[in-house]
Amino acid sequence: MELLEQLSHCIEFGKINQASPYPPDMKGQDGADELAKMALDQGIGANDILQKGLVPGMEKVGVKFRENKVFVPQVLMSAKAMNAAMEHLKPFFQSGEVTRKGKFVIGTVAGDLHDIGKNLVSMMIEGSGWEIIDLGVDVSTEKLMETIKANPDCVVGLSALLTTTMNNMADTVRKIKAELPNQVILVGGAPLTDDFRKEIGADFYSPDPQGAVEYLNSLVA
Ligand code: B1M
Repeated sequence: MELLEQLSHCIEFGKINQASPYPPDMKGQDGADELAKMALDQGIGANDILQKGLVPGMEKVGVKFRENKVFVPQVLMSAKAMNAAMEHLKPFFQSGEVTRKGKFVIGTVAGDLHDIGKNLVSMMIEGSGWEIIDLGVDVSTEKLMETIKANPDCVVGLSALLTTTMNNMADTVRKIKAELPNQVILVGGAPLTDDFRKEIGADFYSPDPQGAVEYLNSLVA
């Protein structure tokens, strides 16, 4: 198997490094950590490592997660493998040699402390080549506005898991849109529907991370 294909395979199956016992059928083999370093040592460009190794692997995970063929723990292992490889690419992001598709500002809305789903969405979007600004949980409209103003070309993603905090999401989206009508806002979270998204004036609703990835990528296609 070609090196970048091997790297993609490690991301897809969550093989972090040689020492990692997971997945059992890859025990003792090189993982994303070693392969990313090897690729750089062989002169493969950091951008190619990201676009042809990491991104395709993460995309496969996103599709399998949507189809219920893998579950949260497997996605977390894939994200860990991706992070191990990304460590080697960091200097190239900093130097500007590797460019991202854009900035994605994400947070769970005010009053809401649920972050497992939000983190999965964030990891999948990062894995598809976007820079992430994760504001965490219980994010106020003021904090969001401040971050959007500091990153004017960003796309915003909001998550809500409680029927009560859906009201806060509505409030936040309306306030952002009133001040910045062209700001693109994507929403998600278990109690949401596309009708709710329309009602509050957000641009897109995705029930899962892969839908969010596909929507974001469509914006820069
Ligand atoms: Co809470 N909780 N919880 N909880 N909790 C729910 C959501 C609840 C449905 C449980 C229940 O009663 N059956 C219920 C909400 C009921 C309602 O509002 N209708 C509930 C409640 C009531 C509460 C408290 C009020 C309980 C209390 O204290 N009385 C309290 C509220 C705290 C607060 O937020 N202010 C509370 C607290 C907690 C914990 C802290 C204990 C913990 C959160 C830990 C954490 O997140 N770090 C917790 C948990 C774990 C849950 C359940 C069990 C699991 C949520 C989860 O992580 N799911 C949940 C019940 C359940 O869902 N079975 C429940 C897994 C995750 C991968 O899925 O978050 O849906 P999900 O994310 C998905 C999609 O929704 C989507 O992609 C993700 C991956 O597929 N998605 C997006 C999410 N965000 C997206 C954003 C996008 C796009 C897609 O674009 C931006």
